[in-house]
Amino acid sequence: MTRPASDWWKSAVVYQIYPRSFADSNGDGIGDLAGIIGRLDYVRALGVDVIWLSPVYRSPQADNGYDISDYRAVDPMFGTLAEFDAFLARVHELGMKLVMDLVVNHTSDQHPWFAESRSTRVGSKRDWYFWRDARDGAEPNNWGSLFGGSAWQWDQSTEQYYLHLFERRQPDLDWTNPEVRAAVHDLMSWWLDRGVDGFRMDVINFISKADGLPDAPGIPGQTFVNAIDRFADGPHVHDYLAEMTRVVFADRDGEFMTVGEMPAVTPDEARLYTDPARHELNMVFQFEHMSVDQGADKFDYVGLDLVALKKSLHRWQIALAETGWNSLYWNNHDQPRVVSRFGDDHPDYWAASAKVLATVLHGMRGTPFVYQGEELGMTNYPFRHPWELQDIESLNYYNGVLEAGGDTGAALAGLTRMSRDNARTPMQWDAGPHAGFSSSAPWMPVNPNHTWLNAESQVCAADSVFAHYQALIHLRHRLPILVDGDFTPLMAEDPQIWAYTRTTPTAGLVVLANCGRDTRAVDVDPEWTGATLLLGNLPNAEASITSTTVELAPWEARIYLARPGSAG
Ligand code: TEU
Ligand code: CA
Repeated sequence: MTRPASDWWKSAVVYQIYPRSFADSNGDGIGDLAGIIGRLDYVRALGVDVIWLSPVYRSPQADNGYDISDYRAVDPMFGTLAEFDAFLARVHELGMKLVMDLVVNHTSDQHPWFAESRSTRVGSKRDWYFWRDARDGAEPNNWGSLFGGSAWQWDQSTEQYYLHLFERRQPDLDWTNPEVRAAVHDLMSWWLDRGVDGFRMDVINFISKADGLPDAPGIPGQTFVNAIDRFADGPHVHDYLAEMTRVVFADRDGEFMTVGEMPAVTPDEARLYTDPARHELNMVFQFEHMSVDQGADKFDYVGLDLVALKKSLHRWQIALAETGWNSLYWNNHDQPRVVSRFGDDHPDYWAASAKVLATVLHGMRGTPFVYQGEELGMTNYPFRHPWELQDIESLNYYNGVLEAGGDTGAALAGLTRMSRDNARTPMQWDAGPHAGFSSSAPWMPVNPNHTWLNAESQVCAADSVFAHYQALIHLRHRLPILVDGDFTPLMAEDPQIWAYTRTTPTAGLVVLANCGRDTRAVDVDPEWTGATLLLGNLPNAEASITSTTVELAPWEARIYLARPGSAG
């Protein structure tokens, strides 16, 4: 099957780099562009097609670069624009593409646009942001910030409130204003002219708020409520994205990729965003599978229900089967490490379970994303004290519990499991001081397990987690059935076995995985007899399916291929 060149991203694998934590070249303890350049051969060796670079723009770093004060500059902490150009050139030389992070739901409060907006009620940029009068001497509505407290901040000098869905230093842009949209289109074009290959768009389904900013339903007496329904997938968001595509991409030659980050997005909305006929986005990041182990809030860890996790991802596979396209991810800079979360980070099962999770994700239909260190099976950090946490969301949560006189021990336990800090400890390059990340103490502590869990020990080992990721990425490039094949779940109610098939009229793959510590026998349909082993994560797997029962060792995964002569 030949695929149109414009669909190249359907068979691509993306690697996310979080620059603060990847590689530090100048010994200030913070990762930087020169550090990344020095490690690009490693990324190339993994076999990925695209790098997504988390923000390196000029920023006061209130939210680690997701608060941008100049969209056309590199923060000195990360390097210079010249170093960025050298980095981009090297990425292209190595045959990869670069996708930039586009953070335009909000800016930093230090952005000149906001400085002008806040300076006077009658200025030309006042209506670039949401300014509202007090209501009965208090906030204009009951929306809560996603980082805690109210979503409104009082400005003393002009005596109005401004809206910030995230931290108070991240004021929301008002996209109903065509000048705002044009300014965003301009900065996107500026980066595309520089040679970048697309964008990962931060909380892009939040850019259209409900008209009139109405209160969200809350419990009487509750001050600030989670108002996500008032700004996720709002009334004009599809128009804004279609307009963006038209203005920014329509007259441009090249192979681009766009992915929209979309908390709370539903499958029906995602199908609209990614329907190629609508020219909005190539794919979205949905969050449903990231909440299956959360209770009352994201730090209320309730344990993994594997059936719920499978059903969630399977539902998305089926929802976007005919129209639209999925992204596939376990990790990013906002999520705890998957081997600690959905796998088993006990030393006996750590490597096997990291490979099982990789196998079931990369076997599905969609574009897989790998977050730095995931390809090594990096684990959560053993946080013991609140002062080890760095993230604004973590700190706000902990301090909120402290001020309310709540159970800080439970709060710290929840943060240790679920906080974003887990994703942000330094990349573990080797067993040496600071894990080879920096020549001096890094901005976040290095995981003590770097003495045995590191890149140097894995890149040349044939049975490493890294080698398994390499093999999965290679398979995606080699077998069109992994890209196009229909997805059918098997044993959906089984609490330990994760199994499904991928089929085309002429070939079939069956993915079988044991997500637990007990050996399990799996019944397979007789039609799979004779299928041959493509990839397994443990030694001594049967080279083909010889009966209707396949026995899987603890945390074992295998991919079998039927009718290999016509794989796709
Ligand atoms: O995150 C958006 C988001 O809603 C969550 O993923 C967030 O990390 C958290 O779970 C809220 O409880 C994006 C970025 O990925 C994140 O790093 C930024 O902090 C956020 O937007 C604001 O720009
Ligand atoms: Ca540095």
